Amino acid sequence: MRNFFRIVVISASIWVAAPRSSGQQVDLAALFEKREVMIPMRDGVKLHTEIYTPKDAKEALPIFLERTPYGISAKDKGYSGKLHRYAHMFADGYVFVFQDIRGRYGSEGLFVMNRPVHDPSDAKGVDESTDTYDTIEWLIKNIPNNNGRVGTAGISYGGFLAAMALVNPHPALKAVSEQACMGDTWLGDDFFHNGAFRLSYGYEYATAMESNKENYQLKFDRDDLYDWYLRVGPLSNINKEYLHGKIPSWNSFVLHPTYDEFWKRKAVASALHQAKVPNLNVAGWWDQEDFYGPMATYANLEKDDAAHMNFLVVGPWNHGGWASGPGNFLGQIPFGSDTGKYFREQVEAPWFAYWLHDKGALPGRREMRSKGVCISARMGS
Ligand code: PG9
Repeated sequence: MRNFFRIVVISASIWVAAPRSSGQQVDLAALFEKREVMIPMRDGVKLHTEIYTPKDAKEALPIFLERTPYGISAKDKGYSGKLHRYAHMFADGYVFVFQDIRGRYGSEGLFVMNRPVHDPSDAKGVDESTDTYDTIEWLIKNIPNNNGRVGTAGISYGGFLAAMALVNPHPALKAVSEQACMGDTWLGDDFFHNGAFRLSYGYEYATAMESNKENYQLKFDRDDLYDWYLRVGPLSNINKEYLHGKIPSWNSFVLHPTYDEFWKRKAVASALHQAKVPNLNVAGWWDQEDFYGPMATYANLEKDDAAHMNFLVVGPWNHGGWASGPGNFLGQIPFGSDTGKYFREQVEAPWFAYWLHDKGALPGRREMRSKGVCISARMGS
């Protein structure tokens, strides 16, 4: 039986192993060919997608997909800055694909916050799972010389989208990393924490996301937002004075203050019951936004994981603290080791290379210990 990690708790006492990449800004145009397409979904809506193919590809390569509501295109319409998130994986060889989700930025259709899984009896139903499925179907058929395997990852809302890919996975989907995923936005992620409404997240994020197709910064008439909220008075004034019923998610906060079907249907963590695709849940012990999601998603999938496909990494990070920079501090607290860089180069990159390239081995206890990594983990049974 394969011996490998399924839970890795990365503590702060990590001595950094040899780097896989310098992490310096690279000349993306020298490395990749860029292609921009509109991919049709099953209901005809087209999603804006940028495809980056390595110029030096010497073999059929896997596709690495990231979908997001936050915009993929560079301001100068050049190469997407989202590529830098994966610089540590360039050497392994991937066709990187980034996509604006339905209703956001360059994509057509209507944006629905944490769009719930569609009713299975509705043959024409769409959701983020069907959009991912249709996207993968198109990519596999239209990207020359790919190896037929697709990986996807995302953080936060992007983690929700990656987790949604697991709901009805495309057969070519071979590895998913849902990181800080918005697993249940009433029980523990973002908008409510066990029902306690998080006013600034709720008002500011919903308004920013649902006022137009692109991110935009709310304007306040003062710097002291605590004072601003105090002066709002009863929250019924938010619609009366500011939103006038135009922001769907704010109306949902008002209409659904309890854990009802509305929130349960949006909770991707509880839509997942069996690990059908290798998936790497990533959480930060001090994630102020989405700690509940990755832990609940892992726990739910663990209930039926006979094929040992369900993985969890938890590290000393705030929201997304593992994704860029060294990860050697939390605020003023020094860790004395680059936990974020270590995760990217010694866990995330080899994990994807194992499933998408058949390269190397899964990061396991022996390898981690040899790097002086202090971890605790439950070996794969
Ligand atoms: N999960 C993060 C978030 C969602 C809602 C409100 C505020 C933050 C995120 O997607 O960044």
